[in-house]
Amino acid sequence: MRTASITRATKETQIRLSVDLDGTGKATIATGVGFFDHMLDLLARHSRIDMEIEAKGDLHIDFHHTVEDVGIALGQAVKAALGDMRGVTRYASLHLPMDETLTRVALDISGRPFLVFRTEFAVAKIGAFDTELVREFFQAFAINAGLTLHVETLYGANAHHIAESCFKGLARALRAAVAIDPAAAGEIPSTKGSLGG
Ligand SMILES: [Mn+2]
Repeated sequence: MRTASITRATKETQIRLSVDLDGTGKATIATGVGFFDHMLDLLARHSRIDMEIEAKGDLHIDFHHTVEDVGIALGQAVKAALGDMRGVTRYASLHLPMDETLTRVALDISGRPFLVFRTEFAVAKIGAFDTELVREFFQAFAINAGLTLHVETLYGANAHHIAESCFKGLARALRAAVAIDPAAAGEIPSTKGSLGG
């Protein structure tokens, strides 16, 4: 079973979260941040990774700690669920269009965490949500999941579309990369014999 649960509590946030990599995209998300819930719901739906995420954060300050800490915990859960990564497809990339926006996502489940994030927003906010937190989430998720993750928005205008294209692009790339490759089931896809840096 490729599942994991994470409980994370600090003075800033309390998070309970679980994932099933072989799910259907079922999501129960409650972070207290409406736009972020929308993005996480998309992430679950389009990755087909079942996600239960409950976060209680210090939203009276701002959304930063909650977004970053959910990224950390979700990354840890995905990494734990992957285990020794036996049989995974490992690499995936795609272009994700959303109306006028096009974002390219490439990832390697490498155990060598690295983020390249070339996405810019012309506005500081989407509703109450700071657009700079999109990058914060991707950074926390990539580092803690052990992903080499490249995200680049080639063009786009609407900030909601740009954010959504990043999350959907990550979702579809994850779906392909975590899938078991039937031709290589049981094998660890590395000439080193292990993944993990
Ligand atoms: Mn939307």
